[in-house]
Amino acid sequence: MGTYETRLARARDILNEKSIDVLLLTDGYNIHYVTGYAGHEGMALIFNDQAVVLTDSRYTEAAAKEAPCFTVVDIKSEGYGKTIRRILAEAGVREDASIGFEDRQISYRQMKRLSEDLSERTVWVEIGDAAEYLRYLKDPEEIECLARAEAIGDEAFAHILTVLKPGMTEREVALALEVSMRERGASGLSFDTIAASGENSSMPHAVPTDRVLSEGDFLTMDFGCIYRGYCSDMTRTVLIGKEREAEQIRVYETVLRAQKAALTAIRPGAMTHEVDKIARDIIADAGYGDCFGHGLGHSVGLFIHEEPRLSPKCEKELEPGIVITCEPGIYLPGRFGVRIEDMVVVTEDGYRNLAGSPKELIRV
Ligand SMILES: [Mn+2]
Repeated sequence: MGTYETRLARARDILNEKSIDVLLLTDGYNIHYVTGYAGHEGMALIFNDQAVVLTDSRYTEAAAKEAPCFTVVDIKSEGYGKTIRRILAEAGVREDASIGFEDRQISYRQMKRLSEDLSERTVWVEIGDAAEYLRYLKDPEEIECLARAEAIGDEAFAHILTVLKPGMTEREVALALEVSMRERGASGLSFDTIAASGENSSMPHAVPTDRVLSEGDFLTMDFGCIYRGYCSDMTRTVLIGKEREAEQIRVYETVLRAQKAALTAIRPGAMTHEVDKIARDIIADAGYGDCFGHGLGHSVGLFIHEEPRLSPKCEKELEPGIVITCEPGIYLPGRFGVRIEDMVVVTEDGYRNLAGSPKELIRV
């Protein structure tokens, strides 16, 4: 079976799992994964007899090319709800059929309109994360796209090291990284680039400002791109010239030690919350337990933040094909912060690091 035949078959398995007659996908990433259609405007309707992508005339031609196993229907002026009602009626689906919907993603307004336009006898069933779970394990083709996306990040990092200098602003750093990734084949960014220097680096998700890089600053760059639909994510923290205080070096070495120790624990069978704990314990033992508030990592695929996560709150077993980040950090408010992040794929006997950039402290 081809990729999309397999994915459609796996989506149809949800019909049995959830005991529903019809599956309605509304999340753009899930639609993209299951159908191949990447337009992010539309819905997918899947039942035993049919598989339909519904969208409007701006996307119908592209959808027909991208979604080989689906019939593409133009909603025209009818709208989604009435079109779905007509398709189901024409296929002989009973009015009191159960329709599984993406309760995690659909908006209140969309849901209200659908329930107004479909039969009032429709049984609506929440499918939770069932569709996201289809995307949990990446196949070899997806892994190669993720690897290429991460390699583009490596190349952009190597480039930025040649242009970084005191006097540049955070916004200039972010722009240079972004241009560099686009020049190397990225179709876009997987999230807003972070370039945080000096005291701004203590904010894990700082927005780049006009702050000028100066001697003794840490500069944290967290960036990623999209390659053939797949995201990358990496973070490096570099030092501008000479440190201001010895504690900067101690913090950097602690984060690096935590990152390396957690990575070596990544293998099939390892529990996600236990990998998180390895890094968290090293950071706490060094006296920075209160300075690492976020999870250790997240999965990456078509979307930048996927499940499972390396986090105290996520208790899942790692399996080959999971692509996940490992990104501990220490943040001292008002002073400085350090984060180091690689993106890896779990293999049969461990992991393959998709990031190749150096991690020992770099001074520029
Ligand atoms: Mn990340």
